[in-house]
This record gives sequence, C-alpha cells and structure tokens, in this order.
Amino acid sequence: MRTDTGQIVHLADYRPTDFVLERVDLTFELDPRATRLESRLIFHRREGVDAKAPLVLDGDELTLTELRLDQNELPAGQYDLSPSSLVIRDLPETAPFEVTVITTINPEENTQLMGLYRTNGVYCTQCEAEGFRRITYFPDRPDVLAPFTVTIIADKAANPVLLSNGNFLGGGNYDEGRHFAAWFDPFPKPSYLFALVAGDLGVVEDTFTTMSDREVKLKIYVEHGKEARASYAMDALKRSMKWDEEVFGREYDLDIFMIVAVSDFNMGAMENKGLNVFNDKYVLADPETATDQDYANIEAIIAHEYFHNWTGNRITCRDWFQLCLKEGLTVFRDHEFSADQRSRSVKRIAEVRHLKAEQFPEDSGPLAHPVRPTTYREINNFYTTTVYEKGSEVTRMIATILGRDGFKKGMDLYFERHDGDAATVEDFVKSFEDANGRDLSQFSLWYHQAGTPLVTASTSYDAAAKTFELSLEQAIPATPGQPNKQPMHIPLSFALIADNGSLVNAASVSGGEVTGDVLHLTERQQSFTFSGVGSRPVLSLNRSFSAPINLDFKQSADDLVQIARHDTDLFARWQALTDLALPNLLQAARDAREGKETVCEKAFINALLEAAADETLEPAFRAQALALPSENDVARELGGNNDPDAIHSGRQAILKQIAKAGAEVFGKLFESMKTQGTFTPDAASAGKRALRNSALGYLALLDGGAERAASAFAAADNMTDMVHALTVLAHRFPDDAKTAEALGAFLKRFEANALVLDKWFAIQATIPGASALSRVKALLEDPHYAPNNPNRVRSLVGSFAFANPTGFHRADGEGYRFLASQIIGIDPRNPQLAARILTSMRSWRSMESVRANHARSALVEIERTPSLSTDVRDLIERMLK
Ligand code: 0A1
Ligand code: ZN
Repeated sequence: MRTDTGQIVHLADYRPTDFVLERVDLTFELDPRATRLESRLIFHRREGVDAKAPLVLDGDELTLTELRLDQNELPAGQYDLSPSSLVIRDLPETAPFEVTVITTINPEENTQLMGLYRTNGVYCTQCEAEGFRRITYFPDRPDVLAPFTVTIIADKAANPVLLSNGNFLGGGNYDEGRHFAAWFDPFPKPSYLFALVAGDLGVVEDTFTTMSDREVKLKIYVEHGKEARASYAMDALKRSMKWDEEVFGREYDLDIFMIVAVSDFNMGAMENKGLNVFNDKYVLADPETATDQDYANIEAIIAHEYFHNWTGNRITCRDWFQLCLKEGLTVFRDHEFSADQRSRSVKRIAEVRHLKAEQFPEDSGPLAHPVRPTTYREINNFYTTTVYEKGSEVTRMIATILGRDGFKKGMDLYFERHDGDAATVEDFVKSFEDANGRDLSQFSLWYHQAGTPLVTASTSYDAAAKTFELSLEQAIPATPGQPNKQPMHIPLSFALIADNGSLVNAASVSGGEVTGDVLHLTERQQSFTFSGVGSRPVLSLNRSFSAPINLDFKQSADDLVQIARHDTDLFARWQALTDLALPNLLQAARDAREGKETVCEKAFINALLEAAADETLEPAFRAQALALPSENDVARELGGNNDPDAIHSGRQAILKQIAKAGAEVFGKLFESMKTQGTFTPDAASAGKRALRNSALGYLALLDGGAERAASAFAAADNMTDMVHALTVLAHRFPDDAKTAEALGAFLKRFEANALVLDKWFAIQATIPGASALSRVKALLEDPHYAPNNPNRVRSLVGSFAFANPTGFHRADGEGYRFLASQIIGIDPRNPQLAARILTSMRSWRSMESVRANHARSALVEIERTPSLSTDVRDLIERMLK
C-alpha cells in the first residue's frame, strides 16, 4: 500500500531519535518478484530517553514476514504495524538489543524506481531521500548513521555481479546455482546512501593512487558491449579524485570505488558510499554517439557524485531541510572542477545561463522557496534548482566575501569539525565565521529568504570634484509565506573602465566596505563614492555574476559596447553583449505582437559581429555571445502577459537581420572552425565546433539555408555536428523533404542506441509552432517510445513542455491539456517523474490571460484526479494557490 501521508514536516519540530543505531546487518536473497531481506539492527536507548518510549521504524509498501527481538519472535501485542511504520514497545531500558526484521519485496513491480527495482534485468537501488523504507523497516532519516554489513545471495548465472557499499569481504558458491558476496562499509552512513546492485554486467577497471600512496580500485559497470563507452567517465573520475586532493585536500577512503550505469533512473546519478549509481546518459560516450555537451555533463556529474564522498557522505545532513548543505556545496565544487578543466569564463557563462533559465523562474513563481526551506510536504519536490544552483551561488558568495584563503580555512575547519557528523547549515556557516573571525549573520539570510534580489543601480560623475558616485538599492520580492524581507549582504564585483579601455584605480572609495574588486552592499540603500577619478568611467557591475541578482542598471549602448570590448572579465563582456541584445529582442516581441516590422540596432549587431570575428577571443566564448538570449529568457525579462508566438517571431526577425549583416563573418567561421583529424572531446575542440555550429545556425536563415543544413548533416563526422545540423534542419524547415530524409537516416543509423534515440525524440519535440503537438502525439505511438523509461519520457514530453514555448503554450490550451493527460498517466507509475515534468507549468501566471486561463483549467483537471501522489498533489496545490 502507498504510504505517502502528505503531512507537512517542519524544521522547527526536529529532534534526535530516541534510539541510537549501532550496527546494521542485511542479508538479501534476491528474486525478481519476491526478494527476502533479513535485517538485523542493533540499537540502544539514547541517554535520558523515557524508558517507555517505543522504537519507531519507517516503512512503505512492505510485507513483514517475521519480527524478532534478541532472536525471539515478537508477540503480536508488542508491536504495531501501519502502512508507514512499525512501532515496537517494551524494549530494554539501557542494554543494547537486536531487532530482526524479515521483509519480502517485489523489485519487478517497482515502477517508481525508488527502493529496490529492476532495470534491464539488473537489480538496483535508489534510496535518497526516503527509498530505504521501501526495502525494509528502518529509522529512515539522515541523522541515523551506522556501519553496514551486507550479504547478497542470488542466482549465479543471472547475477554474476553482486555489489554493495564499502569493501569486499568475500563471497562464494551457496546452494542450487546460487552464490553470495559480502560487503562491509566501515564508515557510518545513513540509509539514503545504501546501495545494492546485482546482475550480469560488463566492467571497466583502473586504479588510482591517492595522496598518501594507497591504491584504490576503480570499476565502472555497464551493460555488456558498452565497456568502450565508459572510458571517458573513467578518465573524468581519475581527474576528479586528483583535483579533490589538490584543491580541497580530500582523499578517498575505501579500497574500491564503483560506478554502475543503469538505463532507468529518475535523476542524474546518486552518490551511494563507494557505489555510485548513474543514469547511463551520464556515463556512456563515444564520438559517434555523444555530443560535446554530453561529454561536459559526464565530466561534471562524475565529479559531482565523487565529491559527495566528503560533502554529503563523510559529512551528511542532519535532516532533509539541510539538503543544500551537501547539494549546494557539491555543485559549487563540481563547477569549480569544470572551470579548472575547461575555460573558467565560458563555464561561468553557461552556469549563469542555466541559473537564470531554471532557478530565477522558480524563485519568482509559486514554487519559490528558500535555499534552506523550513517546511515540506514531499521532500522529493525539494531537489530543486534553488537548493542546488542557488545553493552553489551562496557558497560561491562566501568564497567571494572571504577570499580564496579565507574560504579554504573555513572549509578545512568544516571538514575537521564535522567529519562523521550529520550537520546543519548553521554548522557550515559557523566554520567560516570561526576560521575567519567574521560575522556572517546578515549573509545567512541568503539561506533563509527566497526570491531573487533586485538591485537598482545609478551613477553620476562630478568632473570638478573628480568623484564618481554609485547609488544602489536592493529589494527582495515577496515569495510564498515570506511577504517581508530584510536587506541582504550582496557582494558585487566591479571595475571602472576608462575611455581608452584601461581599468581605472580610484584613489579611495567611501560609503561601505570594499575588498579588492568587491563592493559589499548591505543596506537597503547605499551609495559608494570613488574619488580621484580623472574622467567619467564606465562601470562594469556584478562581474562574473558575483551575486545571483537581477540588476536594473540603465547603461547606454555606448557604455555596454565599451564593456563588451574592454572588460578584463570575459563574463562581463558576455553580459554586456546580452544587455545590448535584450532591448532589441523585447522590442521585437512587442512589434511582432502589433504586426509591425522590427529593426535591430546597428550598435548591437556591430558589437556582436565584432566579438564573433575577434580571433583573440576563444571560440567557445564567441559561440556563447552568438547564442542570443532564448525565447524563455525574453519571456522572463518581459515579466508577464507573455505571448510566446510574438516572442518567437520577434526573435527570428532579429536573428535574420544579424545573419544578413554577418553573412560574410559566418561564412568564414563555418569554414575556418572545422576541426581536423580524429575527434577529441577537449574544451578547445568543442569550442570550435560550437562556434562553427552557431555560424551554421545563422547561415541557415539565409537563402539556400535548407541545402546548407542538409549538407552539413550529411558531412557531419561526430554527434555534435550531426545533432546541430539536424536540429537546424528540423526546426527551420520542418516540412522540407530533406528534414524527413535526415530524420529517417538518423533513426535508421542509431535505432539500437537508446541515448541517441532520446536526441531524435527531443529534436522533434522542440520543433517550434502549433503543429508540434500533433507531432509529439504521433511520436508517443512510435514503436521506439518507451513510457516507462524516464529518459525517453523526458526527451519527448519533457522537451516539449520545457523547451518548446510556441508548441507547448499554444493559444488554444491544447498543449496544457496534453500535459495534464500525460501527468495523470505517468503519476501512478512514477510520481517523481510526473512531478518533475509538471514543474514546466511553474510560470503559468506570467502568460497572457487566454493562455493563463487554459493553464489554470489544466492544473485544476490534474488536481481533481483521484489518488494523486503526494509529489504531484503538493506541486499542484502550491501552483494553484
Ligand atoms: N543526491 C543526488 C540526487 C538524487 C536525488 C534523489 C534521487 O532519487 C531518485 C536520485 C538522485 C545528487 O545530487 O546527485
Ligand atoms: Zn548531489
């Protein structure tokens, strides 16, 4: 029976458990439909706890077969069983005792993919956040830590590989064709980090020698035949291990580190101790089938999960409200890793694009919540971009405020103080305060106040006094449950740029704290005065996106061009080009709505083409500059009353004008950026491909575009170029015979590769325009569609809802009705997947009224569906509030 109780959990109600768990000993006898688990748990009553207090264990969809206390069967009167708990009374007052729980579960029928399930014949587990209670009755909360011993017994022929956390203890033959393996994890861990994998898998092996000269075995398990596609992941793993030693001083701690790639997984990957389980999308790659973006994602996610070994596993979370303690910090760590492996500025641009595209809308809509929330109804709904990405930005700001050394001191103290703990955000912040002698209480508001701060800036220059004044004002919008906000500590990196492009050093600055190139805005209103400034400078503000804010700073096109040309911070140069682009895109959307021609400003086009052609700039940066703000970005800037059709056609008009003006530049780039020789996924080559492909995107807007895209598709010798050309062809010329031909050829060639098929579905799901829906509906009937595979569902239904504004937000509301029917269909099988796709509706109120009304009706239709999961119900109710 489903046990989501849907009750609201409050941070303020936290209290430790009454019983301390000393040890866990699990014996699994695997069977696809009736797996038997004998769990032996040693507890003792915590000091000071009432002698009558019962032991409460969590459970979900379990069949209890046997229950023993110190080896004796427990009489029925001594325990209570409910769908969500097992409560045992009359337990020893002080002495430790052993509870033996025997349960039976059905992995084959587990379509939620939480707990123990089967994917392509492989047994696999997912326990974060509350999946372990679907395996056995247990105190399933992150502050209950214990060493685990795990024995797995299974049919040997079907399951030659038997894995769990920790170090391998031993194994051998058992009975009737069965064999067993035993694993021991000496590091006390919470149940959400438990993992078991069993099946017939291929393996890639390597070793890593740690900084203290210990040799660690590295193993990546994949389906047979896919071994060669795991070599990039292995390389990324070794680089991550080395980097964590060098940059954070963190060494790996077990004898073995394993990764298993599975094809059915709700999220990206999971950091189970010593046994990471991955969505195979983030492990498998080769030039023929993976894009540069796939390689970058693999590198980042392999690193992310590995880094969790210290930030998440060795130091875990006291309760789920502290999720950002492990996630925000670990995202920050993986961002820094990727920045060191690739181009720091380009990485930063990509991060900020993602933050603004995903987190900013969340923070300004009905699902807004603090980085450290204080209530939840379904914890699965809090694996959000706010907790992850904004959580990372908050960590980055600590580093900006304290500087490199101060940040390092704080991290060192955090590791030293809290190794082995289930810690809190307060513990984390205190480590930085104590290591640096600095009060971070105002800064901590970043954890507690939701909403993206709006900083308004204006400047004035006094030539006679040689002073330059910057006036700042901050306002944090109201968010659900938080009508009033306190002013925050906002670190703003800045530069003053002179006429000749050089950076100006002011003689002094007054009005607030300034450290290096960072202004500390701490008041609601604050003015900084720079003195000794000989001529009017151009101010570059929030460089590197030092704070995750919306900045309202009306700068002239000339000033923005000056920044775009001269700032030493490449991020700021990209931002200036974006700030030049936006007013043109907004105006184009307004013009399109009124049926008017739009005219793009020359100053912007010239600045953009200048950057595109500038050979002193790295190609990846130039590609980022040429990728104008997306339609969703424009919608966000418009803020409300949005008409996606007008935004789309306005943006297309601007792109065409750029293409015309830059035909020569783009032609040259398309020729000169061709990568030669065998494919390598390194950042420099990827950058060239990105620039060449953005040139192709523009060229395809000119006469003969379809032929150009089709021949680029035919000539492509790697997946990046192929997917890009196919996307250009399908999105610009959906009804051209060449598109049908290319889609057909692509399908034929990659039919057997699920991850490439996902791309085939996604490209078609995102073809703009009202006809997208009928295409998506037809694809649902395609024999290659797989309604139980989360990647496939995301690639078709998810791509349509998240990344096809004109198709999804059709004025007649059909897109919303389609989504509602999908959510209602997916929810009973896989509530997490349904809930995640449903978040595509989070900004429904920003649509113009006809669409908004259709959206509301679709949400109400979902709300009225009987027996919705808590996951979906929680979101729907918040979105309709
Ligand atoms: N801790 C993982 C994310 C994750 C969360 C829940 C899951 O359940 C399906 C799976 C993974 C991470 O941050 O990578
Ligand atoms: Zn994580």
